[in-house]
This record gives sequence, C-alpha cells and structure tokens, in this order.
Amino acid sequence: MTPLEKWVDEQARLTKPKKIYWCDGSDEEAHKLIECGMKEERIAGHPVFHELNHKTFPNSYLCRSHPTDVARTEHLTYVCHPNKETAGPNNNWISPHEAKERLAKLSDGCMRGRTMYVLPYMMGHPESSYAKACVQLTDTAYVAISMRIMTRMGKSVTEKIGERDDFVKGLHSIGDLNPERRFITHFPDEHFVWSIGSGYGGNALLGKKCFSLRIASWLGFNEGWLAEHMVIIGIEDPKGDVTYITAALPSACGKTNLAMLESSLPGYKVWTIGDDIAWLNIGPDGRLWAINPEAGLFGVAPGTSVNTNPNMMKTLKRKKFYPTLFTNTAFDVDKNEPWWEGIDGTPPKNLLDWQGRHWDSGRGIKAAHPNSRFTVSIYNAPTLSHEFDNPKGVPISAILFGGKRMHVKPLVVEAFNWQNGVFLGSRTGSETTAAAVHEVGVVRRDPMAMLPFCGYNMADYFKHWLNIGKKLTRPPKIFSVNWFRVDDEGNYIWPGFRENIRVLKWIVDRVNNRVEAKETGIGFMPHLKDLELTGLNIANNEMEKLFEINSKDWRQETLDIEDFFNKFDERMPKELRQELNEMKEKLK
Ligand code: SAT
Ligand code: MN
Repeated sequence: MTPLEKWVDEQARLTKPKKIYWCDGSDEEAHKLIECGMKEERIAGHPVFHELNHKTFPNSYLCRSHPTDVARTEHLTYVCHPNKETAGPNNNWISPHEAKERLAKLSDGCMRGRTMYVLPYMMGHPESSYAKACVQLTDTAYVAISMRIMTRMGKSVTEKIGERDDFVKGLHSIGDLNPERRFITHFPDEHFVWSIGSGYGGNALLGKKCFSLRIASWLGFNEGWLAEHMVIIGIEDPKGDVTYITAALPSACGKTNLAMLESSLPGYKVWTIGDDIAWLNIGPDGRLWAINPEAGLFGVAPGTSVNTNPNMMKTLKRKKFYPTLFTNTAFDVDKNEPWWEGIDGTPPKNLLDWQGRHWDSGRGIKAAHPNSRFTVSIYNAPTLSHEFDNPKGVPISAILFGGKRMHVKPLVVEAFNWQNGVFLGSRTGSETTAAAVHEVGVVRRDPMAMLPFCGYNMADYFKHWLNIGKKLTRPPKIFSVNWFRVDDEGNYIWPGFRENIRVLKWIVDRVNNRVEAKETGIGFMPHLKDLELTGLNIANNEMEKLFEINSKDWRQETLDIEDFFNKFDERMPKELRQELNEMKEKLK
C-alpha cells in the first residue's frame, strides 16, 4: 500500500462508508456523480442536484443546503497549533489532541450507508513549483462535484503523489448537519483539515479557505511566502500594456465583480486570474509573483446581473466546462431557471424561495439566500487571462486593501512605502456580510481581509509581511480602496462596478509614475484632475466628499485600531505601533 492508500484505509475504518470511490476527474465521472446526486443522494430532504434549463443555463444544476448550513461558521472553526499563542487571539483554539478526540467521536461511523469519495487535486498548476498536491475525502457528491469545479482534480494527482506522504490531507463528512456537532478543525503542522457537520463551501471544500488560506498562510510564514485572500487581475491599458495587481477584500464585498470587471473606459480591459485566493512568492527578480491556486469561481449570486457583472452572466451561460452549480438561489418554476434578487427583470410569477417554498413578494422576505452562490469553472470566464495557466504566475505591481466602509475611508489612498502599506492593510476594517454567520453590517477590523483565514497569530503575520518587504527589491505599491462611502442621505456616492476601472487606472498611472499625488496624513491621494471622470455624473463636492478626512471620525478610527492592536500585546510589531503614532500626529 502507498502512504495515500494507507491513509484512506485508516479514515475508512473510522468513518465506515458503504463504499469507497476514487475520483479520476473525468467528464464521464462528473456526469455519473451528478446522476447519483439527482437520484440517490439527498441533503435536508432535497435531491442534491436538480437539473436546470440547459438551453439557458448550460450544464447547470440547482442545489439546496440545510437551512442552518448556509455560510461559514467562524465560531466553530479551530486552528489547532500545539500551543494557543501560535494560533493567536484571531483564532479559536483547542489542542490538537483534544480536537482529534472530539472529531474522532463524531466521525465514528459518520459515513455509514454513504459513499466515501476520494478526491485527488492540485492547488495551483501541476507544473508550478508553488503548487501543492492534496487529497480530500468526502461523503457527498455535492462536495465532490464542487471540488472538481474549484480545483484541478484528477488521476494524475494520485500518480504525482505516488509513494510520498507529504500530500495535504482533508477529511470531510456532512455528518448529521446539526450545528451542535459541526466543527472545522485545522492541524497546520500536519497539513491536515478535519471538518464535520457542514456542506457549505468554506466549511466543506477543504482546498479553499481551510488549506489554501489557513494552512497555507502558516506554510508561507515558515517558508517565506504569503497566502492571501486576494483577487488577481491584469489591467490592460490602451497601448496594450498589462499591469498585474492583487486586491484583498472581505467575503461578499465584490471581489468576483472586480475580478472580471467590464471597463467603462475605452481601451482598458481587465483580465481575470483569480477572484479569491492568491499565493505570493518572491521571484528571482526581486518582484512579488502571484498564482491563483484555484480553478473555479465561488461567487455570491444576489446582485449579479448583466448590468453589474456582464462577464459573470456570460460565464454562467457558457457551455465549456461541466458542470455549474447554483446553491440556495431561488427557482423560477416555469422557466426551470435559477433566480436571485438583483438579476435582470422582474421576479417571476411562479417562484420558489431558496428552501423550495412558494415565494410571495408581499411578505418582504428575500427569495434567494443573501449568501446564495454559483460554483463555476474559471475556464468559462470570457475574461480569463492568457497567463492563468502560467506555472510562474504573474508579477504584481500593486496590492489593494479594501473593505466596506460607508463612512470614514476615502475612495483610494496610496501608502507612503511598504511598511506604511502593511500598516494600512493591518488597520483595514469592514462591515460584516452574509458570507459568515454573524450580525450583518457591523464594522470589525479585518486586516488584509484575512481575519477569518489567517492560520496563526496575526501579530506574527504582520511581522512576516514586514519581512517580505525587506526581501523585495521591486516591491509593489500598496493602496486602500473603498467603493462604499455614502452621502448624508445614505446613498452610495461612487457608482462602483464597471466605473471602478477609473480608480484602477489611477493606480496603474501611479505605479508607472505617470501622475503626481497629494500627501495627506493617511497617505497619498489623487489630485481630482488626474482621475478620469469623463461621462460620470458626480458633482465636484460629492467627489470631494469621497476623499474627505473627517478628524472626528479618524480620532475614533485610530482608537479602534489601537484597541485591535492591543489584543496582540507585546507580540504586535513595534513598526506598526510607530506607524499608528505617526498617523495620529499627522492627523492632529
Ligand atoms: O468561505 S467561502 O470560500 O465559502 C466564501 C467566502 O466567504 O469567501
Ligand atoms: Mn473569499
């Protein structure tokens, strides 16, 4: 037996599936698993997959989850380092020993009567020196199919692993879907994720947040690279030059829209490399290079339309890769199509809500779950960059940190230098969204959009960011962006979506030294004349409001940042405290 076979065998003895099925990643197999999910397997009483109208939504299936299993559950997510300090105040912690005891009890016989799917997959291009070979076990076709879409899955990975035992391991079971018996546990030193009781994306597709961020961030800390919650795009200018950038935004703040933005500026074009995760390495040329370890898009459906994200609508209607999933959207019975709030047109007459109940517009309840999602191959995207499959990745010229802030934060600010940029990332805050189970709309600090995903003490993570900067001879410039500022009536001032290209253009102009900027207490800001605003209908005073630094708001902001930093005590890098003090001085 190979180490892989031995490991699978051990997990099967614990979980006791009816049968074990090794996935080869082929198209035929995908069809078979879908069949099986339509006819045999059920989740919360619904067939796992319902075939949608293939004329309008080719290769698409509707999935419904258990009503209590619709988002990441951060309070049930643990990072099990040998000691609590390594996990830090930003993670829930129990000892690896205790976690394993708890999970073993819950996993004993959890796959009884079910099939165990063995999923060999790569995170990253198989020929990339940055890629990782992984294997996940799961007992639901929903996860097997989702992993096929989201990763490069197949037999060749099993061959690649061969006799090695250093592959990344994931054990997943939907268990009985009872939140009382739901745990997502990580063992960073063992490259192992053990998750039970949820079928939801970030809790169950273990290559995604669990491995590619929480565990990979720890690998990066030890090996000198970064695993980040970032979009990767190429911005082509009218001359045909492409500038690559990454952007970190919290879940459900528009990363997918940014990743395939349809430019409103003539001659500009955005090329997609990734919409969620970036692995960043220092190249031999002293630049920062990015790869997207994933191969699919797991985006929020509500709000997606021909108007807000035409390229995504095209992606969802493309026939290329089999299949595409829609999870917890509403369902148009007459057309046999998915539906969600914000899609084009008026609500269909005969609509079922995300739980399959008749929907009545009068009751004021949303038909699609606010965190309903599509899972679709990135190869379907008409905006896919030619560089997507380049094993080396792309060289990064700018890093953007953003969040959802209705007040306080300007549209765009450039950091003074790398250290100041790390400070800028570390102090980023955002209003909470429906992507995780918690109160929605409260501002919380979410440094680098990594708060739920940094697999070790965030103070050490900041230190690591500072160290990376010291090794880069040509570091990217760092910016903060905020599309979400509102006026006194509470309306968004900036139109966002395709118009964000105007902000990206300024950023590209800055990294290519084409424009000057204005120095302020919090960083460099654009001279309004350098922002391409032709065709936009925003009054000058509104534009000024987008860049306003309100001293009362900022006093509160600095106190809040200080409170957050204090959670990390002495471990917090002194450079960032010094940056905070300098900012306070400048704002006086
Ligand atoms: O965690 S997921 O990857 O499922 C989605 C998100 O919250 O970013
Ligand atoms: Mn995400």
